[in-house]
Amino acid sequence: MSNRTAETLRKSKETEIRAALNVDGSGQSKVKTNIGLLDHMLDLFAFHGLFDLDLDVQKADLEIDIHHTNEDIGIVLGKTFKKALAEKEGIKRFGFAAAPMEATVGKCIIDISGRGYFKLNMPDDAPPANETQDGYAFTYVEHFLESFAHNIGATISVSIENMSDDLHTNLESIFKAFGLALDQATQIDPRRNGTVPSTKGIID
Ligand SMILES: [Mn+2]
Repeated sequence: MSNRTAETLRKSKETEIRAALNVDGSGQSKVKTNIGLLDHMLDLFAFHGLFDLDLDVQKADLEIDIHHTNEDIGIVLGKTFKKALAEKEGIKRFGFAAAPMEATVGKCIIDISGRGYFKLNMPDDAPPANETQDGYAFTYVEHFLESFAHNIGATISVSIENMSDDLHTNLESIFKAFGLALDQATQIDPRRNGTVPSTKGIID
């Protein structure tokens, strides 16, 4: 197996973001997004997914708000994983994980199918998704994970049970589950003998 590493530098008129990734890492990360809560969540994601991740937002229009930066980090991270996984030979492709934090449980289901789709399932009694705490909100999580799903080419479904009043707790259970599920989905299954896990023969 060749090294499953990749680097991306994406420059737009709104942001400049650089990412370096080793899918087969040990969970080391250096994340500087300038969005405090997201730094912490991406550190958790890398740690529990055992990815080595260096992510640096070099330019951003945070004087407007976090919208572009948050979304563009999702794009860059998704593109970098896609590049590192290349032809996706031998990967498990599917992953499912749940992570509890006190009463709250975040769940994440992933299929690296080539098809970008994201769904966030919130409980009926959830507060409005745009309710902001510490500068972050569920609408931002949704944008972030949607951008990631479209750019890696994966179907991702996230749900949360027993939501806390604390956004930090809710996000933490989601991002841990996201890291754990993506770790599973990207692992090599030796029984595949290096073949692409699709009856079509390719995942593009
Ligand atoms: Mn925390």
